[in-house]
Amino acid sequence: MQRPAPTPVRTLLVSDVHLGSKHSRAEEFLAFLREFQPDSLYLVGDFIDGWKINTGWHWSSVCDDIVAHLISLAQRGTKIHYVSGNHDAFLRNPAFRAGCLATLPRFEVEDEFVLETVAGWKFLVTHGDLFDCVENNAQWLSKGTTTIYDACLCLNRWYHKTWQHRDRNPHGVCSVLKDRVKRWIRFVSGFESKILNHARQNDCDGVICGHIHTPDIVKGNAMWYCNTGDWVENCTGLVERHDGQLHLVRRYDEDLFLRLPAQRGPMSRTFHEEASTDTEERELVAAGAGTSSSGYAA
Ligand SMILES: [Mn+2]
Repeated sequence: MQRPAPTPVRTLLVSDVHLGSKHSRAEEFLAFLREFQPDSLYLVGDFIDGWKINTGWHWSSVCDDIVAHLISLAQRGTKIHYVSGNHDAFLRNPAFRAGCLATLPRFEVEDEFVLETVAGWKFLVTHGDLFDCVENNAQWLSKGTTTIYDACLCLNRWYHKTWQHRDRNPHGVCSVLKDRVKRWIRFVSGFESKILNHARQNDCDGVICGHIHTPDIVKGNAMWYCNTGDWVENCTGLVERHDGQLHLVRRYDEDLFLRLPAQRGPMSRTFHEEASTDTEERELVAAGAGTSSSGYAA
């Protein structure tokens, strides 16, 4: 059967695909990638799960197809930005990075990028682990929660196979335990407020990140917070359309949209100065927590 023509979009952003982990939803991710023809593609960290190389590496032919598709996109003109995450932190090694880039000339690898939308709004794009104090100060704890999380995913998978229909999200069950762990990690790390402060210091109007496996778009008075989600649980990606609208595509939930003002005007400059109080930021983060289904740091 012939596939429908891919939709041309300005930017496509995805994170936490965790290729190499048995929980990665590689087939669904490849189908999603094939739906779009982006001018720019951002892999917002944890695209490859390096933590699994020594403890259960699952690299299927679909993973090869994904890499081949990315190279083919690059050859047809898509600029590919690879943001390093904690599971693919090997990319933060300059020697490794230089070796990779020699064979992939249209791939650029950095810890963060600034994405400028068609109307000139600026978003800091980063994975997020560098703003997660649990990840940075107690990696043993981060690895411990990853083990619990993986066990939940295994239980979900078994339950789904046994009891659920194929079109339901296999990770929809067992969510209470996962949510508790995720909320606790977010509370302890103050993740969103730190990352938004960093974006503000870089003269950005918002942030686009991943890491906590919680797709979201939160519009506050001061800044925009977008999380691209993941391809382990939620199967989500963020799209910037040519008309400037941001669209969070969610496989198992209703999509979310953010229509940015048509021009980045002087308003944005003043709200940067006026809105940098802690109180407003907490409100923005609280709004984010209220609309999220989960929030695991992985
Ligand atoms: Mn991560």
